[in-house]
Amino acid sequence: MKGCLLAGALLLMSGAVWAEASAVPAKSLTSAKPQIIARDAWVREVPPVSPAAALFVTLHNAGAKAVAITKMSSPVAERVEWHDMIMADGHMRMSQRHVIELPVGDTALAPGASHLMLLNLRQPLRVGDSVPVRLSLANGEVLALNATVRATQPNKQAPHEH
Ligand SMILES: [Cu+2]
Repeated sequence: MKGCLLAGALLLMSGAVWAEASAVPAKSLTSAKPQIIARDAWVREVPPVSPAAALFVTLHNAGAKAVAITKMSSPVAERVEWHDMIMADGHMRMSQRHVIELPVGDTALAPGASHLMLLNLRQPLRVGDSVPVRLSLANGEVLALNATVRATQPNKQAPHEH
């Protein structure tokens, strides 16, 4: 019974959103543009035995306000987490972010900074492979992106370990 009430409330909510969208001048409705666009998605190559891999991408919010990511998944991994790099005791550590808001404009996930962590990989990832990831957004959009596995270049950054 509670489930029915909840579903009803959700229907009412989506109805309200639709009414708001309908008030937008017709011109901007000609193409339903997604609010979030992914650019340059790639996964850093890891050894075949590695249980995890990092994914980098630029997420562009073309909307007027921030939108939250509510769920992340990939068929190649048991789970997907958002990790930030933080300095602790003189070392860079990864810290999982639980509330993920994408502000208007670009959010760049790049080596040495934030990344999406693909955890408990179900299969080895090879250079050139395309890794599908789905991001569910609070506005109802589902962003499906494909990240290409790229070879790792030696660099001075701290190794990424779990
Ligand atoms: Cu990580």
